[in-house]
Amino acid sequence: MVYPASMLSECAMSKPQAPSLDRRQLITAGAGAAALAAGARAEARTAQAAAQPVKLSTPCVVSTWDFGVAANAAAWAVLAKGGAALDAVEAGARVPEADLKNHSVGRAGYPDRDGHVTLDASIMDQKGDCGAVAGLEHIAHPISVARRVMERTPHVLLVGDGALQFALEQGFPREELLTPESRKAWKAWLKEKKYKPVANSEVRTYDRDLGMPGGKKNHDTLGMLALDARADLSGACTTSGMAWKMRGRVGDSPIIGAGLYVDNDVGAATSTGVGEEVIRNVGSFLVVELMRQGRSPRDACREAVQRILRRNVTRDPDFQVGFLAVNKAGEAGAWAVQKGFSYACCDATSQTRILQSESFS
Ligand code: SD4
Repeated sequence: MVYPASMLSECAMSKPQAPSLDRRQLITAGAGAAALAAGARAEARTAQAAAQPVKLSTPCVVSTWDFGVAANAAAWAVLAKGGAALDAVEAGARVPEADLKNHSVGRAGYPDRDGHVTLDASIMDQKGDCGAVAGLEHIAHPISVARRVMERTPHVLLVGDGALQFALEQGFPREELLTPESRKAWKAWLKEKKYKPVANSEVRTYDRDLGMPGGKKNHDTLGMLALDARADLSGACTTSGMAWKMRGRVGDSPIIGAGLYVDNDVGAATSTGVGEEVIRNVGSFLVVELMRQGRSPRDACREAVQRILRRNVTRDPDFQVGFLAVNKAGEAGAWAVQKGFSYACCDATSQTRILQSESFS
């Protein structure tokens, strides 16, 4: 992946503190014209999108990827009746978890390199309470187990066998999550045993006739953020993680502050893509803190992606990370490392809107 020179120099120049002027402000102020000369094409796209902020009415719900539309529908059924954001995000996250065509969330998720399907999920409410599970096997709905961790234990995160034991004690059914189709894919992978996350690759595993990233059938980790009629925020994140990962590997999705963060005073954020990159930068917490400093959701996501790129400890030069955020006013925004990241928006006006995230390439 080659990033636009303008973006890289901007990364290098960025001040870690202080809400620096963003591109639009620089343009408005008439300053930095020389700096803007390079990479004009990418910036034109940025400016155009920035001129059209995504403003949703309250209540509303947003989700990562096109398949977030189906998840949003379940969340909307809760929100439209005046239900709580927390109930909405749990209901929404359960949709892809149950979808057998979805190989990166819940049941039928692709396994690790040893053939174990291990699920990660987190949930966070308007009080700042949260729960999560990591490396959970044999339970199709990790998001609901995460909620039980939040509500029925003194802990935030349960992992592996302990998480499974807790889930079984709570009455969740034990089942085989590795479907024949996922097993076949794993067996095919074993021939080469090459671990290389490909940007938006999960998109191509959804259905054999699937189409491109951003297309109708694309999907990935589900990150969902809801604002209910009382203006309370909650979020959920659920995934089977990176396909063919090492046994025991945990990504960003169950790590509060990385894959998900909610601050009811400010807003909420979630992420998708290569979790290692997000964890190193505590990405979702960073997005929320940037919104606290006055950034729009879109600009906060953009800065968080820049932060990841600026660190330059990336193991894979062709990785994808996308952030999605919403603030207390119902403004939504996203940014990704590279194109292909979409998100689904739902409010009283439209329940099926899909938007393409801006990106640096
Ligand atoms: C992870 N962020 O486990 C998740 C997986 C994901 O595209 O989003 N894949 O790192």
